Amino acid sequence: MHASGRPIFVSELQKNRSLKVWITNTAAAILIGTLMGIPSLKAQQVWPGDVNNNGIVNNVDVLYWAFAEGASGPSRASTNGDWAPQDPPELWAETFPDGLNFSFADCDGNGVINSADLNIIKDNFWLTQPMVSLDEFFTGTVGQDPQLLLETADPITEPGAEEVASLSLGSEQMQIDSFFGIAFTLKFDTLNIKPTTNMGGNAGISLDLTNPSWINDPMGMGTNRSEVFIEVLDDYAVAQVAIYRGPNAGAVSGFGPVAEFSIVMEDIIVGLVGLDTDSIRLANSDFEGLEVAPSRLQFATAEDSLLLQSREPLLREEEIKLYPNPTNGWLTLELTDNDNEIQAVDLYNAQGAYLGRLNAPRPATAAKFNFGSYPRGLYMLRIKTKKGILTKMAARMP
Ligand SMILES: [Ca+2]
Ligand SMILES: [Ca+2]
Repeated sequence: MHASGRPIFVSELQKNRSLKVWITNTAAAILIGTLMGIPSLKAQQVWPGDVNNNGIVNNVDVLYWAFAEGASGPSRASTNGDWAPQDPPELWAETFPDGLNFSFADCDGNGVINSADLNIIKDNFWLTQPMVSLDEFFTGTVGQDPQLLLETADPITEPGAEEVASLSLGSEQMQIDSFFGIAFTLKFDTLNIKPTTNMGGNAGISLDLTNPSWINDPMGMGTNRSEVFIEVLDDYAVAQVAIYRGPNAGAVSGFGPVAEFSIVMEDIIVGLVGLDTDSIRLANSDFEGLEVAPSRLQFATAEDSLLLQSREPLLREEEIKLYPNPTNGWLTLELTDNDNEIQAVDLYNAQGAYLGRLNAPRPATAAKFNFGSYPRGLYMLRIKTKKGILTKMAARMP
């Protein structure tokens, strides 16, 4: 689908790694769509907002839209942004390097690619076509590739505090050549960070460009300009971000801070507050993907600050036991580390839809849940403990 002419070779191993990250987070639905088959070969219709036509509207589409912004071509018969298949217009002269026609970026179909089309991406964000294929990410390795780094001057926080996490890209040793834009997912901790999308004044997560920076002149004046897009999906505990060059700004090379997240803590903080950059796609001025390493940042209250000293994964897969699995009724969750504790257990179905929070005693290292009233099938349990979060699958049998 996105193969020919790409200079960066992505091994199966790397693909599988990013696939796994994606599944364990949220979107089993995407995987299921992928398993059901490859995209159909019939005349490609335009789903407004799904600019790269992979079946889901997300931040990668923002990156594609930004690359095509300013282009014009034939308009569609249907000039609207409704989430339904629209007959494509005559082919436009320009295509993306992967061969996709620029007409897919004209979300409203009026023949011009501009900010109105970005608004349709926002309107249709996270919606899916009946068939979805995974977006392509280029996950790098710390020490070998430039890093998308989350940092803070002070990782000690307190309930209700507003914290800043700065985001930088590349380093003096690993500079970014011909930066066009970057799309990535910020995974965060919904238990400890205030909600954003149902905000009542103090929003959980927001993002601003660092100004000035190597991608932005002071106050956005001059020719070195970039823009930022963020969509926070509290239910999925992710924010979808895109940072890209402004229209006619051209490419820029360099390294260092690019943006700052502002994060508002909940009034009660339990354990560590984790933030991760994930599912990263960096594009250069030829729209080629370059490998970038992810990063993790953790805040803690003063009393939990000792937990910050370990940079190793705090919670390992084998530290959470679920049995019997499959179950026809009761399911026991047990932590093997007696110093850890269960804080919250959120239940999702195999399609990734949130079903609710399971009642777990707190603090405790074990809990029993009755699955007797749930239909048979696969479920995902997102288990938050003092040491971190893990998602586990459980099966309910008849
Ligand atoms: Ca898409
Ligand atoms: Ca348009």
